[in-house]
Parts: sequence; structure tokens; C-alpha cells
Amino acid sequence: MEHNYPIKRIVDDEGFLVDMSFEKQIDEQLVRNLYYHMLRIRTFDRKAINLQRQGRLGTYAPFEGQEAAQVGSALALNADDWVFPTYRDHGATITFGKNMATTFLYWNGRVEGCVAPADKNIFPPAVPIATQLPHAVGAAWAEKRRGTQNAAIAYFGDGATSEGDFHEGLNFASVFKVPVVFFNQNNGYAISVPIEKQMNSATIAQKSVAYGMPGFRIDGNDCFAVYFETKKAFDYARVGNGPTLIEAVTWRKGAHTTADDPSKYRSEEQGKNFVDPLIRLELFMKNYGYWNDEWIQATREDTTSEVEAAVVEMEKFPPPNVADVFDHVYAEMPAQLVEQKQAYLAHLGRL
Ligand SMILES: Cc1ncc(C[n+]2csc(CCOP(=O)(O)OP(=O)(O)O)c2C)c(N)n1
Ligand SMILES: [Mg+2]
Repeated sequence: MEHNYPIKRIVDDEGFLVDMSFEKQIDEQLVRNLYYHMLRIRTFDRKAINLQRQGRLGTYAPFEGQEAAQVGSALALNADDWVFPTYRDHGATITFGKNMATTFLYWNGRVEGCVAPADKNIFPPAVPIATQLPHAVGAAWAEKRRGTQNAAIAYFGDGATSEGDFHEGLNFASVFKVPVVFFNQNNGYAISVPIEKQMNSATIAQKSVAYGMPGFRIDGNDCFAVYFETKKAFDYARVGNGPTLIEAVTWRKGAHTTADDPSKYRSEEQGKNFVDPLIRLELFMKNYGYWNDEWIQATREDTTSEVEAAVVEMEKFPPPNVADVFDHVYAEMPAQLVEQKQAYLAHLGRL
């Protein structure tokens, strides 16, 4: 079955165009926008790991290696669209408009970290795998019923496709022709479980057939392929055609989270076929005359100082309050939870 879903690329590993039909659609503004956002979120990601190692941030889920997938897709959205991320998609949400300091606060266990900017439809990150898919379908269906042109994107990993919510979400979206894009980042692993141990289909894209929707397999490390294919799926959704499933094939370079050690379950060798998405874009920029030392230097300085300022902002907040995990689940706390909260605080000696 895999041969029906070749991996679509626009630029190859050496940074050369392989699909010339996009030559005219790629201009300096797009190239710089992609580079700026990819560098910006990589700077954020590396800083977050350092902060966690210094005890200044809680457990953190890094996305290095997946920047093209996250930035390319987020830049393809319209300002009023909806974003339903997982715990690994803060690169996408920051690109779409979530504040960096707020994002740090999320990883520091502060409830303020879940609050989306007033002018952006961004849901809090879904940690329970695949639960955000039906939510995205619901939001997109509501937009359709209101008669707007807004659509939703649901981010999810390869592991999420083994959950019921994935299938329920796709089925419902397809039956009601809902304007939603199911954006999968296939990074080969669900924590330590390799994809071939959690599913028996050759690709994720082919699952679209069963739900009667278009499905594409793209090179998730090619920011141009991600950007243009996601845009195409949104154009298709906005005019009433319904959902699309996109499988962006990529590689998580680091650990699942800062609590994980990937050397226990995969070798360095395995990721060697994935050229770093930022390096690929740099090669492209050099090959086609977009590289400008001054602009690159200024962009490095800007992104670094933005991230440093966000850390200062985050550290103005007090440490996380353990009671928050109980207080923000229900409008009115059920009796059992009241009991659990009391027991937990007593256990910590905080009563
Ligand atoms: C319903 C549910 N089951 C199990 C877990 C534990 N868990 C956390 S992350 C994860 C792996 C998910 O893998 P994938 O969807 O490929 O996303 P990735 O972490 O690779 O981005 C699992 C099983 C969970 N969070 N929720
Ligand atoms: Mg995965």
C-alpha cells in the first residue's frame, strides 16, 4: 500500500528545488518568515531544556527536528482559525500567536500557561492522547454552521492514531464535511514504542481512504512542502469540501520529554536520514540567493533576546501551586476530589 503514498517534497536534503512548479510561489518574504519562526522556536526549545536542567522549569516536551512541520503548518492558517495542539506543538502555537512567557509558564505548572491570547483561538495543549481531535472537529463544525470561512487544525502524533478519538474524529468530520485539517507529525515513536509496533498499516495517510477524505504523505522536514500542502488542505476545507488528513514524516531529535532517555530504545543511526529542517532551509537560502549574513545575524539576536525576555517574564510568577491541579478541573469540585485534595495537601504537610 505504501507506494500509493509517496512522500511529497518540494526541496531536497541538499536544499535544491525538486518540484519546479513552486519556484514562482516561493519569494523572499516567505523564506524569511519560515526561517525566522523556525529559528525562534528552536531558540525557545533549547532554552526550555536548559531551564529544566537548571531546575527552573518543570518536565518539558522538546520538538527539535519538527520545526518545519510546526512552523510550515501554523503559517498556513488564517488569523481566525482554530488550533488544537498536543504537548509537543508549542512551536506551532507560538508561531500562531501564543505568548512565549505564557508557554514557559505552562511548563512551569502555572495555570496562566493555559490561557490563550484573547485574539487567538488556541486550545490548551492536550496531554491525553488524541482527545483534541473530536474537539477540533466540534469547533470546525460550529464555524461551518455559523457560515464562516474559518477552519481548525488538529495536531497529533503517530501514536494518537491508535486511539478511538482519532477514528471518531475523522469519521464525524468526514460525515459532516467539517472544515478541519488533521495534521499528523509522524516522528516514528510514541514515547519508546516504534510505529511498526503500534500499527499494521504502511502509512498513516492511507487511513484517510476508510474515511473518504483526501490523505497526503509529505516530508515533514521540508518547510515548503508542509506550508503549501497545509494551505491546500485549508483552501479545500474553507469552501465546504470537508477534512484532509496530512501525514508529515519527521523525526524527534531529542527525548520524548526531559524525563526520558531515548538511548534506551533507539540508536543514533535511526535518525540519520532526516536532515535537520533548519539546515535544509539554510542550504536552500544559500543555493537560491536568499542568504544574507546581516539579516541572519540580526534574526539570531532578535530571537535570542525575545526568548531571554520571556524567561524574565515567566520568573516574575511565584512557583506553581499544587492545589491548581484540583481547582481547575470542575466548576464545582465533586466531593471525592475535595477529599483527594485534602489528603494530598496533608501528605505534603501543607494543611
Ligand atoms: C490516553 C493516553 N494514553 C497514554 C498516555 C501516555 N502518553 C503520553 S505521550 C504518549 C505517546 C504519544 O505518541 P505520539 O502520539 O506519537 O506523539 P509524540 O509524543 O511522538 O509527539 C503516551 C502514550 C497519554 N498521555 N494519554
Ligand atoms: Mg510520535
